[in-house]
Formats: sequence, C-alpha cells, structure tokens
Amino acid sequence: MRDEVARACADYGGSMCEDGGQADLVLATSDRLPDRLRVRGVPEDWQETGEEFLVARRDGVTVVAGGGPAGLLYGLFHVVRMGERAFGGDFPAQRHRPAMRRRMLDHWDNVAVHPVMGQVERGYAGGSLFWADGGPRGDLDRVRAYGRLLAAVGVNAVAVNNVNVHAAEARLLTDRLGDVADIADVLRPYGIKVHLSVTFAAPVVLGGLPTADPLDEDVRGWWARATERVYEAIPDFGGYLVKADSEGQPGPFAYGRSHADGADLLAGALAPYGGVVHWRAFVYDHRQDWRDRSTDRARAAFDHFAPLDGRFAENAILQVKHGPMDFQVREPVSPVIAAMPRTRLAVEVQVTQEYTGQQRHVCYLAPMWREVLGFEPSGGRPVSGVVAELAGVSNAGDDPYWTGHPLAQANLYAFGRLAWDPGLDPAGILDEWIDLTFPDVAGEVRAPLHAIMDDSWERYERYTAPLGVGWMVRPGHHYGPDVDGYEYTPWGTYHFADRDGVGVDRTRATGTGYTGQYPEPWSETYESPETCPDELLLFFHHVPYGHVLKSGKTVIQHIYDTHFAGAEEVAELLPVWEKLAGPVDPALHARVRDLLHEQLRSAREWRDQINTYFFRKSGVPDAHGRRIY
Ligand code: GCV
Repeated sequence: MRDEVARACADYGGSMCEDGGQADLVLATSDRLPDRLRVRGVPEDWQETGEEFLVARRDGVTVVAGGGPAGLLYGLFHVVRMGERAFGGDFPAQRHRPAMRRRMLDHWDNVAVHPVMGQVERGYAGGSLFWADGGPRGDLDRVRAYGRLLAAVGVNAVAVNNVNVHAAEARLLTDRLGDVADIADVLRPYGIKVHLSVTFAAPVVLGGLPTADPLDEDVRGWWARATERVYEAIPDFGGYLVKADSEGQPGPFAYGRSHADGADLLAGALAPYGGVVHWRAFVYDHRQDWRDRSTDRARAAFDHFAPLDGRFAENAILQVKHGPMDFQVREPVSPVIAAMPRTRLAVEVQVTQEYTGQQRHVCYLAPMWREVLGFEPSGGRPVSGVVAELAGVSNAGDDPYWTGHPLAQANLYAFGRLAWDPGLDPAGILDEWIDLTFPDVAGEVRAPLHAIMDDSWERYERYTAPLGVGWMVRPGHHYGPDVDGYEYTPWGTYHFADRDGVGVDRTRATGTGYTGQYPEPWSETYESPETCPDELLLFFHHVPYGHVLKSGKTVIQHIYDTHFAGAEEVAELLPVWEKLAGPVDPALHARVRDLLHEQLRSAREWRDQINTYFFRKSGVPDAHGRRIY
C-alpha cells in the first residue's frame, strides 16, 4: 500500500507523511485512524470482510478508511477513479463493499504448450502471464503488474492454470507447487488469492493409486495429504477448481459416484484450512448422435446438478456458466441458477472472447453481463442476488496491451466493476475506463469510443448467428462463420435449418422439454413463440422462415436485414477511429486500425455466408433486392 502511494506521489507530485498531519488525503485501516479523523455517519458494524472501505471529505481532508488492508487498497483505487472529485468540496461518508464475495479470474493457461490449444486455451492476447514452454514464465514483475491491475478493479482470486488439466499442469499440485507459491507471493499484497485447477484423477496420475473413487479411504487420505502440503507452501491458498466428467476430463462418473460426492471429497480436504472448491457445472455429453432429436445439450447442467441441491458441502461452490450452452453471443440465463437454493453458486462469464470475436472484433461485453446479472430467474431476485460469486475466464496475456485488442481491456475492467457492483451502468463503466486509460485526452476520445463500443455486443450479434440460435462458427477454433460446421457433429449444437424453417424446439409440448427447467414466469414465457423474446426465438423454437417477429419482420427478412446492417455498421467504425489518430498513441492507434480492418473483413464474410445459406435454404428473396450470392 505504501509503495502504491509512493509511486503515485512520484508520478503525479505530492509527498507522503506518516502521521496524517497536514495531508489532504488520509489512508488508514479503520483501527489505525486517529479519532479526530474518524468517519462519522456510518453504523459501527460497517466492516465485514476487510474488503470494504469508507470515503469522506471533511474540512478539506479526504479520508479513506479500509476495513482491512484489501479494503484500503480498494479505497485508494476508488480515489483514483474519482479523480479531482475526491478533492473538491466536502462530501459525507460513502460506504463501499463488494456485492460478490469472490471476484475471480480463471486462466485457461497451460504450463506446457498444448499441441492444439497452445499456451493459453482460447487465449487471444499472446502467451501466458504465468507460464511458458513447460515452466514458469519467469517474469514476476509482469505478474506483479497484473496483480495491481486486478486489484484496481477489485478482483480477489485468480486460478492460474487451465481447467483442462494436462500432464505438466497436474504436477502444479505436487512437485511443481513452488511455482504456484511464487505467484501467490507476488499477488498476495494485492489482496488476491491463488487457486489451482486440479485433475480429479490426481490420486492415480500423481499418487499412483489404483483409483480416484471419491468414497475410497486411500483417495481421501491422498487428497488430505496433498492439500496439507499445499497449505504449508501457500498458507492463504484459495482452493481448487475442477472440470470433471466434461470434454474428456476425468470425474466421479467413472466410479458410479455423483458430482456432489466428487466435490465433497475436495471440499473435505480443503475445509481445515478455510479453502474452497469450485466445481464446474459444465457437464454434458459431447458424443451425442445428431439424429437423436430428444437429447439436448442445453438440458445437461440442470439434469445433472439440480437433483443434487443441498448435497454440496459448505465450502463447495458450484460454478455455472451464465447460459446453458457455452458463452454464445446470445443465450438465455442458465436454469441451474434458480434451481439450487441450497447450494453456493458462482456464475461464470467469458471475458476472453472465444465466441465473440476473439479480441479481433470490438465486442464490449458489459451490457451482456449486466443483463445476465439483472435477470430475475424467479421471485423478483436478480441473478446477482442469488449467486455469491462471479468468475470470469481471463482475457489477459503477455501482450503489451494485456488483452490483444486494446479496447478489450474494457472487458477486463468491466468484469471487475460488475462483480463489485452488478448495478453499474455499462456506459458509466466505459466512462471510468476511458478516464483511466486516456487521462489526458478523455474529452476527445469519449464520444468516438462510445460510438464504437456501447452497442458492439449487439452489433456483433447482428452479423453473426441470429435470434439466439448460436454456434454457426468454424469447429475447433470457433472464429468465423461455418453455418453447418457443427450441424452433424457429436457436440450437441444444432440449428436444424431446412427449406421450411430454422431453430431448436425446446418446448415441453413438442420439443426437448428444456423450457420446463425454468420456474414461472419463464417456463411459460419461453414455451410459446408468441411470448418468447425475439432475440431468443430460435433458441427455443423451430419456426418457419415466414414467422413474424414482434418487430413485424419475418424471420428470414430479419436475418437479411441484421446481417446487412451489422456489416455496414462495422464499416462506419473505421472513419470514427481514424479521427482518433491525433489524441491516441500511434502504436495503439495502428493496432486498433488493423483489427478494425480484420473485423470488417470478417463481418462481411459472416454477412455473405449467413445470408447466402438462408437464401439458398429458404428460396425467399431479400425484400430489398440486395446482393446475396
Ligand atoms: C477449457 C468450451 C471451450 C473449451 C473450454 C470449455 C470449458 O468448450 O471451447 O476450450 O475448455 O468450454 O469451459 O471447459
């Protein structure tokens, strides 16, 4: 903390004193605040976890009182966000505390370069910040800078390796633990705990046991001993993150055990030390038969986990992807969130833009996350009130701009801010990011950046897969259009387009029954094409191309119009960005310009492939006679 303030003084002027005498900014944990500076007007019990802080200005002195060291650090960064407002007129005490108890970034970073997925699975920002070519990357200064960046947005937990745990990564739990401890030491001053993705098969692959059965005594003993050693090396270790029985990862199903059995095994090992296990609900059959229309991947998480509600240990957190599929540009909110009131839940979002343009397209995701967190699954409580935690798959790497696309930094920023306060307005968050990122030219860049970014999520949706149907991406790398790429595959991701119509019938009446996983009012709302929101129509229903949307357009005309419009809008971004050539650093400007050209090329490709595909399938011409191939 002292270093942080000293650095600010060195960069911007001012000096530090230890007794608060003549200072115009006083920073102290509340127990060390002199009486005369005590912040008044707040209840005595305002501190709960040490992450809260108070800020007030009285008689020309701005006081930040932290509930603990982390709260103090967050308070300092809050003052930075406030800028001059923190030192204008007096203002009464404001209490700040995070809505989400854990605000966690999961890195899908591999220690050893994976032959297909590379150093970072679904990473679009260069290499890993932690690992390179089979070992630690060795640049702890960069890790320190990352910790500082994350603390500035309130992130307090980081999982340092991929949930797909391969051979080298498995050993982080045992003989490579020192590498994890080094990262933990560097992140600790920033209030960040380190978590580790572990393989459920660890007792077999690392311990040489014949089984990883969660009910086996030797297996329990192995995990207890392994965990004891972890805490010897890292006393404040956060816990384990597990992807089990999913996309080839081992899990409890192999032993005829449930996922509650699996999670509780690890929760039991972690409990004596206050650690937690994050157990992912991303469990589905990726070896489906596309001919079988009764199997529905969207149903899987609910079918597996809802019956287990109440069976998870206190320190087990079920981590649920925000939608039932896999981070598509538009999905309904996962029905698991409303179905497990007796289980601690974390909702997982994807900050890395796997399906939203891979950090080559501008796609500001805060509006999507705001919508997810504000959705009321049942009984008037928003998702943000139901779940205790927000987890995000990190979009950062060793790229000089952290995130590949410089504007994708705003997603990292927004993730932290929404985890802290899910009620924040995405445009307001963007303003904060603009002020902090372009402090000298914020006034000049603000309007153009809002024009480019505010609507970028829905713009991306307009030129890609329509009306909630999702996918239509190139299998494997997931960039660019391939309408039938997944259609006849075992992955369970279909659109069922034929000459008459498109979409997936997930109704109770005639489809897979998925709508029945929602409580009222959503089970009814989604059941009927009349009440289903347009943007999710094809997720829930198979409809004829002539089906008329609430907008008054037919589905086919909507597809044509949005694709022409989306690509056209991208073309309009280029001149907007060109105007920023003066105020913005030339290298950053050039990077974004190149990426915008790629976005335009890709948007046109999407437009033409989607429009051509549906024109050829349906035979219905565009009402406006535009060019379709
Ligand atoms: C880490 C999707 C991605 C995978 C990812 C998986 C998951 O399937 O394409 O790369 O694996 O989600 O969330 O576990």
